[in-house]
Amino acid sequence: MSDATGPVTRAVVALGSNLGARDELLRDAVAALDAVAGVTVVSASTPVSSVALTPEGPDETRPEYLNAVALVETSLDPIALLDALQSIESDHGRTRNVRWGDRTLDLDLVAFGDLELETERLTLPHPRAAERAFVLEPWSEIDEEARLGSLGRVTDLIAALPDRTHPVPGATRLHDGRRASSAPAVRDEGATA
Ligand code: A4P
Ligand code: MG
Repeated sequence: MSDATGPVTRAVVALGSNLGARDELLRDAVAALDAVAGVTVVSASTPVSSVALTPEGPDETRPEYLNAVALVETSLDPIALLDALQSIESDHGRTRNVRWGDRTLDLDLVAFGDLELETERLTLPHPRAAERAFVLEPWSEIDEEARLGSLGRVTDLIAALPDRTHPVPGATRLHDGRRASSAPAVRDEGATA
């Protein structure tokens, strides 16, 4: 939903979950994002799977992540959009105990137009996006021409990465670009509640 009256900016939101009914959580998050006044979801990728990355490196003993990317158009300013993302996280059971700890839902602002920003609450573009296949691969699925600020084309950044994400059997796009997806959530037995 958007009741945009001001300038509209294209923003990129990364979604991640490694606890609970992950596919359903990502689908609900996209619907919640689209319901925020001043935000319209333009498209959202198919979820992909990857090993949990921790500050110590990839950790196969942690539940695997599902990640996806949504493109939105918004009349909100970047901090108001971050507030909206954090309130959707809280509504979906997100708690913040450990940095990079397991979580039901993580919503990161990857890019907000071409804006470059470094404040205590918000860094844009997201400082770790360029190293993360689980952000860049789903992003390029829905925008083959995507660029990450001054770092260049997303497809070139992907080519330089050592790791890849894994497709999820039966997974479908979270939003097909024209209307909210009515596809049912895939059976998700890959994560603990
Ligand atoms: N913040 C600053 N800039 C941004 C931004 N561009 N978008 C601040 C979102 N938030 C931003 O985030 C901590 C603080 O970052 C926020 O209060 C916000 O003001 P958080 O979501 O509370 O905590 P976090 O997510 O644990 O911290 P961090 O450092 O943002 O973690 P990341 O980088 O999001 O990594 N492995 C796989 N396979 N898939 C994943 O999705 N995600 C993480 C989290 C770790 N491992 C993962 C994945
Ligand atoms: Mg985060």
